[in-house]
Amino acid sequence: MKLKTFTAPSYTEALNKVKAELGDEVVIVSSKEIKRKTLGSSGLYEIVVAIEGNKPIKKKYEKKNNYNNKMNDVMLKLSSAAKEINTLSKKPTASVDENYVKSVKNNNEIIQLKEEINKIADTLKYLQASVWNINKKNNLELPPEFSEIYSLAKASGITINYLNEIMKLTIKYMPLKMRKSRSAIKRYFHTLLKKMIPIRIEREIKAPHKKIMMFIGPTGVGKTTTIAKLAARYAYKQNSRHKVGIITLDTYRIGAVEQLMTYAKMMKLPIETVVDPNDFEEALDVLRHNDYILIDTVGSSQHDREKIEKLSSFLRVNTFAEININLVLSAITKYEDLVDIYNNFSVLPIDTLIFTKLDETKTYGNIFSLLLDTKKPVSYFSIGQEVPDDLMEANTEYLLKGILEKEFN
Ligand SMILES: Nc1nc2c(ncn2[C@@H]2O[C@H](COP(=O)(O)OP(=O)(O)OP(=O)(O)O)[C@@H](O)[C@H]2O)c(=O)[nH]1
Ligand SMILES: [Mg+2]
Repeated sequence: MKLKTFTAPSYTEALNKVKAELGDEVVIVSSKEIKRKTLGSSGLYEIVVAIEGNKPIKKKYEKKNNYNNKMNDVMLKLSSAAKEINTLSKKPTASVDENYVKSVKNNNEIIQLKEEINKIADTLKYLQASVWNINKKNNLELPPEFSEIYSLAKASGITINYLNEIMKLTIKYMPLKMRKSRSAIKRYFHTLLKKMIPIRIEREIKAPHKKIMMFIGPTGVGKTTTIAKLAARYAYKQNSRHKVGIITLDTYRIGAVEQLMTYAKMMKLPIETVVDPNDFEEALDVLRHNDYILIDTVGSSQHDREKIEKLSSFLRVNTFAEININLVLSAITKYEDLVDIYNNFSVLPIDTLIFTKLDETKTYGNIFSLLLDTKKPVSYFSIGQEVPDDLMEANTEYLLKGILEKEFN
């Protein structure tokens, strides 16, 4: 395929030239005003068409549906424009129109063409996302205007069942008027998801109430780091300063006690080390004057039943307040593993979920799906290694960025 350029003082005249030479059914690759008409001089208009040999490339798929037409036109435009850029960067050949050869040297034209290609590529992306419109397995008819939101949510790792359910709800209840705008669809979907996420709102405790929080979870997810961050938050960063004590049950691992001791020393907070349930009762008693008692546990694989069950023996001791169990999970764990971990740890009475390492991924569909599965509220997000700063109260907006936005940060 080659490109042939026609120029004339106006668009109509240029088009007439094209029609006179090549007939009606040509593919116009681009058309633009090269020189504006002024009082003293006539303008110059350019139309570029695609030809094969000396014949025009005729518009194809005229009788097929409009959508395919549009798609093929865009494809053709894209490849033609790409070829044109290619030509511009090479030496002109004898078959190229003389006027055209002059303009080849013009850098501005290359820039313009690049911009045009970008625009076409954007359109193409949108059209590609619209290719599907029926999800046969679930008998779910998905109108093309939902394609962007569907693709984004799917890429975030939301399980397909939830996604299809949410889509069905959206299609069923969304006012028809709103469907016309992609941003309105996104807003609607955003609001719907927001309503589905259970959040445990942080409430500062007030005397005489006390809170005992135990942190459980797999190895290396960030339990100890999260405890250090929370200890600092409760002791120094809330509206009123609270007395915070720490207990560690993690005496298995070399260095584990030292890790928490170092944080406790820095923050000038009392810490007790516990080996068995009797020590635990004693340690709680020693720290009973504190508003918050944070308990670190040894990390265990979800399949290590023995370690998990050993934790329940600590829960049978007499305490002055209920022990609140926080399951700490990493955002980089895939959904199926999160489910497995949750199921195995749920021999303990899990109260709240905490997610760590949200800074290490940009997709949070796995978190969203687990929250829907378990209906357990999420209380905090850990978003980095810095103690105490990289911790925030869980919030739906933050989570939704990792579901509905292609790129964030
Ligand atoms: N990027 C990132 N790293 C984190 C985050 N939270 C913790 N880490 C890092 O993860 C590693 C493990 O953290 P720990 O707090 O020791 O994890 P743990 O769950 O107590 O580990 P075990 O006690 O061995 O089970 C450390 O290098 C932390 O700095 C987070 O939110 N983001
Ligand atoms: Mg630890």
